[in-house]
Amino acid sequence: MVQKKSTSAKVLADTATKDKIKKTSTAKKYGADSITVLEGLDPVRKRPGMYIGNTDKAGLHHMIWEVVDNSVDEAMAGFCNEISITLNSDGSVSVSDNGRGIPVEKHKVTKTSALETVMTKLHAGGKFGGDGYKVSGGLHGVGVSVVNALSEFLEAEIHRDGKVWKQEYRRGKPKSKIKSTGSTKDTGTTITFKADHEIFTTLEFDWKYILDHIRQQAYLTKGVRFNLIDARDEKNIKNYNFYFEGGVASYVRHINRIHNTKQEKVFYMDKVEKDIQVEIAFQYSEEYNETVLSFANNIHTKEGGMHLVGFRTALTRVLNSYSREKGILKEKDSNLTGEDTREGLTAVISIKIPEPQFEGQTKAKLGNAEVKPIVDSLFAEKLAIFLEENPRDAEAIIGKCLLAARARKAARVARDSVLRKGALDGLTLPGKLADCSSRDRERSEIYIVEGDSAGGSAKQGRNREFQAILPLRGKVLNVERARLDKILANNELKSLIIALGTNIGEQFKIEDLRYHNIIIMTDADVDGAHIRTLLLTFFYRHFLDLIIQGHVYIAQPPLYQVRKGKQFEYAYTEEEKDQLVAKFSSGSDKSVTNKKDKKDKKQDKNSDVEEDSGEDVEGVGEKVSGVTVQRYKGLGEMNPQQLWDTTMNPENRILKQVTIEDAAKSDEIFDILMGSDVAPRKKFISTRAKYVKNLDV
Ligand code: 0RA
Repeated sequence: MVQKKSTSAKVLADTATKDKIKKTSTAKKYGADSITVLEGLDPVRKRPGMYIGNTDKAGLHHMIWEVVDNSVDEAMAGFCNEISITLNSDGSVSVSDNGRGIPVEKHKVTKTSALETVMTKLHAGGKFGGDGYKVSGGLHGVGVSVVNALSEFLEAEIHRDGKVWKQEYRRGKPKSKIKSTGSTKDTGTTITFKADHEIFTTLEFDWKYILDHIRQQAYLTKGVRFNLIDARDEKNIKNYNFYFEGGVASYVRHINRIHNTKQEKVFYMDKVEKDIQVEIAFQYSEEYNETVLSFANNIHTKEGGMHLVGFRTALTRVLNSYSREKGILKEKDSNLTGEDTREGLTAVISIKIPEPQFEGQTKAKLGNAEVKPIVDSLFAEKLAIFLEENPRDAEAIIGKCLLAARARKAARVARDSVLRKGALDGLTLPGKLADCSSRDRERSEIYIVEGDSAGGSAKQGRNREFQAILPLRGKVLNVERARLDKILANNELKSLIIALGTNIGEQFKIEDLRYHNIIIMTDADVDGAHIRTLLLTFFYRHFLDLIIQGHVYIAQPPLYQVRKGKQFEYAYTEEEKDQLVAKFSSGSDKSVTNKKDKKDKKQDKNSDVEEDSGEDVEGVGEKVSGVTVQRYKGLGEMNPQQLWDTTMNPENRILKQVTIEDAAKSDEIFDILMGSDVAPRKKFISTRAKYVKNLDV
């Protein structure tokens, strides 16, 4: 599969020399001769997926990561401190670095330049031998020749030995021999490639995605400047620079920027043992959740692995022994558990290892067993020193852990007693639930509706055979900050849990789910977005399985009704509204319609009027062209029939399935929206309220 190890062993003639982490150049002179020649590129174009995962958006972006990885390797080897990535206006991408430049000398066996060999032979690019150290790669460590094979064109420009060297390729084949085109004092490599439209289903780059990836690489490659330039629109060139002196410590500060921190100084260490480089930073915040990111060779190991295990073991052990030593934990006290030490913990663990083994379902788990004791001992040693040297931070950290331990015990007692009292036995369905008559779970749906008035419309408009309605009053409890005992004491959430039938926590049973579709239906305004987010947080934190198994949906009520005379249609997006206005206006006689029936007038009173022309229009809800646009601020503005037609009738309605596309990101959104710090939350909601309605968890 895509997962490839980035080591020299396979591609080297000289495998006897084991890789070493090198930060500085050594006397050894690399050249073209140490490349071992492997196969050509035909297999890559035949089965691109085998090399870059897929030919969709992800594969397209892997092309960039692959080229950038090569420059990152050069930086890791200590020869380069600046990498620039440019999206060009012709759809190509340039990646430049100020490293040594890819060697251009002739190879003994192939009789072509080293550059050409690297570009046209599979697996030849990894290594030039000896003490070079390649650490990035992994998921995309397939070699730059793969990028060449999958590019409509690629140009390599090398500054080396005082000369500028150039060679161009088309779909992996050299257009001509390598040429010297001038002289230069600098050294470095620039690769410009245009992904092949014959291969990829899309050629459109996602700026935000690239930005996030490059920022992450910058955190993981300290001291290297990354420039990211969006020059696709030549009139509006965007330029971002990332440079993090602090490495993963900067990353931790970045993650915690939206949280109140507990600990003043960020813990940081960077040490090498037995060829394994261990870089760790952490800082506790007032949050309840744990945010721990682990990386191996700059690949995000989402499933964790040996580095994470080593880190956790050492953290719990050292915090316990420190607490005992200082008498914070008395003899009668039980030890802090791992869970206690992780509440509110933000940490980044990044290791670099010559031969990573990636395991697990998504090949995102580090399997190297030797990593665990190394991370454990290096981290334990540095952590003990940190605690001794920073007693105030040590106190804050232990205090936070003790609080977590106490709260957990209290919550358990409270929850056990609630559960024992049978609060959730599910026999008594909540009074305000308008249940459906069918007991066929596969067909049944529950609409969770904001407020009693919308609840009333929904009850009247629904198909009572398979649609149940549960109106929720006011704001739902913010579960981000509440433990299970509090949740079970909250009437709105208790009703919901009983209605769902699954119970919660350790008692959760998905087989008991009473409705196949759980549909959140809230107003299309900021309050609605807030309630929706609260509910999503609740599902995300306590009913993750329901989301994973695709049971949770968000109803999409229309935003507008566009009307002309007796004719009307609904619009669910701004664009649809504009189209409808255009459609209705074009057939218009341009006469001013002043007559309105009573019902219209009443509705127009509480509706906004939108202009299609930008001119001011006199009179509420009227248009010069005779087209009226009514904005629905709330579900309550629709009568039961309209609500059924637009939002509840399975034939017409639009449901958005809630997915876990990017758990890390959604976590952050939840944190911002739900966490303790109010300022970023306000900012987020006010700047992004219109997107929140499309929030994916
Ligand atoms: C190995 C040896 C040498 C250069 C590189 C790798 C190299 C590869 C890439 C790919 C992108 N940018 C790069 N920069 C350098 C040459 C070693 C020497 O000069 O002796």
